Amino acid sequence: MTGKKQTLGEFIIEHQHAFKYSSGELSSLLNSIRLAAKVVNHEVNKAGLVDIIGAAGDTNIQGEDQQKLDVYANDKFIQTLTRRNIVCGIASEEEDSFISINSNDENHQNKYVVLIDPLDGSSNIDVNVSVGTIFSIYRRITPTGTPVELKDFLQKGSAQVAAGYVVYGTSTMIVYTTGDGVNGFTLNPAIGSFYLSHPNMEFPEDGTMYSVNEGNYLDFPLGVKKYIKYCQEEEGNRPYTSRYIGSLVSDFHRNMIKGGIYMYPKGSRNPNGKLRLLYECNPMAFIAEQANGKSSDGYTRTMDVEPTELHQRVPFICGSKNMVKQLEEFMQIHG
Ligand code: AHM
Ligand code: MG
Repeated sequence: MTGKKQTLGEFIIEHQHAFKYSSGELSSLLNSIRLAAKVVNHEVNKAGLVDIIGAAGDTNIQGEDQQKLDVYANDKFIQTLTRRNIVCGIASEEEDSFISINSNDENHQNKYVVLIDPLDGSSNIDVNVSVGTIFSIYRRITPTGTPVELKDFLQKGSAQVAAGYVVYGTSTMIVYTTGDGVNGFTLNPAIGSFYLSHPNMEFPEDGTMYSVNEGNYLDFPLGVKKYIKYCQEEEGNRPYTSRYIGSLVSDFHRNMIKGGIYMYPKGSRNPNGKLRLLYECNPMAFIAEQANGKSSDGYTRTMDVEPTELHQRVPFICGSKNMVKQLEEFMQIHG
């Protein structure tokens, strides 16, 4: 990395004027996420060294074991956003219900709510595989001056103001959009600053990688099964390469750079798929669309799905535009 690169902090300030409702609030919010990401990154990097890995003994709302680092990341993001007094509410994949922030904001003047998956792919931590943080930012729809309500969080993905992810990988990166393209920043651990390393990220329109948990193959809808077989056929640029890390952020990140499709379809064991609309699918869908990619449940654009509950799950197909379109065609024909 050369010394001339722009830092994330500089980038946020320089682009502040482009925000639709520019007041500095969104910039402060992005800066807080940047700070929390650094703190969590430090802890994730130590995971192999200290006795922090392993189940914390709690079970989250989804009925899954929480890892200690999940708890840590959840606490850090919530603490950072709460203490800086810049959001009016937070919903986290690790919390049963949303948190209304009013300790320092008695007048409830803050405008933004944040939805966050603090440590996605946490089953990968104890085998030293990349994990990530996913965040999604909306303006509240209820008037300021009152506490936030559930409906402030149950907004369609198309109403997102910003979304992004942190990938704690071979390098740690923050990738985000405020609706004006997608930019990626890599952490220089020696200095502790993120630098613009991937400006204007875009999915190639076509790709040659598919990412899906093929262990669930027998459970998939016929259209998905036929598409997977299509990926494996020898013709033209096929067979495609199968790449599945089992960490949405990492699979998405690779597909955006190299061209590919990620699928988590429904099945009899997961009748609505596995991934959560508000914490995982909508933010990734916003990034994908801003990067010239596409995202749907096979039929409906992800960001057009009307949310009905905080921890709602939806089938999720996301990636290079032509690959997603092709799978949608298979699903329309075969179901
Ligand atoms: P998590 O939020 O409990 O970590 O689950 C989400 C993760 C995604 O990152 C990943 O793509 C998917 O679950 C993998 O699921 P599976 O192991 O069923 O293939
Ligand atoms: Mg998750």
